[in-house]
Amino acid sequence: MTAPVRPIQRLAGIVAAAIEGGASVVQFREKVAASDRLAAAQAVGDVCRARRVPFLVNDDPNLARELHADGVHVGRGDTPPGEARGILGPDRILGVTVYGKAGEERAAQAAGADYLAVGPFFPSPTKPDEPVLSLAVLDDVISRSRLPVFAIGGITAKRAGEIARHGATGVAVISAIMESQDPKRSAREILGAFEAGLSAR
Ligand code: TZP
Ligand code: MG
Repeated sequence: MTAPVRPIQRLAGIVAAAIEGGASVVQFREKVAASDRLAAAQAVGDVCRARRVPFLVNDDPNLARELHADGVHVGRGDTPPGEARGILGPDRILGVTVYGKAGEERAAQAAGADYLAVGPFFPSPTKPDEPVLSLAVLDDVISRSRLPVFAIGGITAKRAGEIARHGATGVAVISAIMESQDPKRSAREILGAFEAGLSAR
C-alpha cells in the first residue's frame, strides 16, 4: 500500500508540475487553517525558489516578509497597497486587484504597485458569487494602466487566447490547474493558448 499523499505535499507537487508546464509566477493563495498556513506557504516557496520562479503571497504582507517571498498581492479588504509596500520595502513585487472603476489603476500605481489583476471575466469556480465582468472592463483597465494587467477568474485553455487578444499581459489561474488530473499539461495548454492569442493580435 502506498502512503497517502498529504495535502501540503500534494499542493507542492501541483505547483512543481504547473511550473514544469510553463507557469512563470506562483501566488500562494491557500485559505487554509492558520496552523497549516505557514508550513504550506513554506513548502510552495521552496518549490518556487528551487526552480527560480517568483513566489508571491496573497493577502498577507507580513507572511510574505516572514517567508522572504518575492512579493505580495492585495485586494479589497486586505492591507492597503501603500502599507503593503511599506512592510515589504521597495524591492519586492506588489500586485494589486482592481475592480473596474476608473482611477483605481492610478491609485495602485501611486501606492507602489508593480502589476494589476482584474476579473473574473468568466464564471469562477473559486469565487462563484463574484459578478462576472464584461471584457470591455478589461479593455478599459488596460487602456488606463501603465502597469502590466493580468486577468483572473475562470480562465481555461479555451479562454486564455481571448484574454491575450484583449491585450492582457497574462492570466492567473487556480481551478484549471489545481483541479486538473494533469496540472503540467493544463499549464502548458493555457500558456500555449495565451501565446497563440498574442500572435493573433
Ligand atoms: N479574483 C477574481 S476571480 C478569482 C480571484 C482570486 C478566483 C480565480 O480562480 P479560478 O478558479 O481560476 O476561477
Ligand atoms: Mg485578497
